[in-house]
Amino acid sequence: MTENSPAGLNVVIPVYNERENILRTLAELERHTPVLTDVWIVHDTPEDTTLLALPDYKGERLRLRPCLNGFGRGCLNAIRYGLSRVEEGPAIVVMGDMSDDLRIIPQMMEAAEAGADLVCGSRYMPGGRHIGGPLFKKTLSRLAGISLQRLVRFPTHDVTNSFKLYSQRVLRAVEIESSGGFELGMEFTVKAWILGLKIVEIPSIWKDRFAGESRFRLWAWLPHYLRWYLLALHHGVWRLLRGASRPNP
Ligand SMILES: Nc1nc2c(ncn2[C@@H]2O[C@H](COP(=O)(O)OP(=O)(O)OP(=O)(O)O)[C@@H](O)[C@H]2O)c(=O)[nH]1
Ligand SMILES: [Mg+2]
Repeated sequence: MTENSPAGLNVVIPVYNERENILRTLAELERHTPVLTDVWIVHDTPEDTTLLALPDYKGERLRLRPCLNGFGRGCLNAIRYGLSRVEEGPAIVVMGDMSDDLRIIPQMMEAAEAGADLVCGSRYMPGGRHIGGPLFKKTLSRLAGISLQRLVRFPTHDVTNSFKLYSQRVLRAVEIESSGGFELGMEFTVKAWILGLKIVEIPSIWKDRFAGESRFRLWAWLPHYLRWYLLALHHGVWRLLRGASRPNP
């Protein structure tokens, strides 16, 4: 592989001092990505401890692309920045804390090859699971996902999960407005649905991190999630009323 040969897949990982987790995350990625993959590891400061672990990565299929967050600090800016670096091929957003179910990456890629524009890792559809983490946060996230799916036939049971694959089509079509925490994945999914893009979901198992600390700020970010929830609800009701609902296969 050369430095510039195109990769078949991109993975964007926002990181904040994930020294204890990143090598395990990369080992899992290496195991489950079937093709050469560019891994955009987006950190906020040059001192981030994650960088200290990267020289110990000895695998071959991942091309590590650590980069300083060029859009300002914070996880949302980090994901946005990582996605902005992706020039071709699909991009999967993965957390650096070993919570996401990387075993489904081949299925996500197959779905994209079969025409899906956005593929959601789904904890709340049959076969998916959400293990650990604060009960209140889990309940809200499950309620949001399942209510949208039931009430307005939203094409995934798990709109709030960040673990998603984005095709170039979605990345180009969606103009990002989010500014809070991790609600970017929700914005992408709601807007892709409104634009009539094809969304599919695959069951996935989320497990709470076992090293390091969560930086999730539920109360501060809740209004940001609510904005996209209400937009989806509003659009969904309008679609149902007009009889124009087209459920995704
Ligand atoms: N660059 C950057 N990455 C961040 C920041 N905050 C969190 N991250 C990374 O984003 C990923 C998820 O962060 P967590 O704090 O575990 O948040 P979460 O997984 O959504 O929430 P939990 O359910 O509480 O685990 C991890 O890889 C973090 O290192 C930040 O301010 N800047
Ligand atoms: Mg986490």
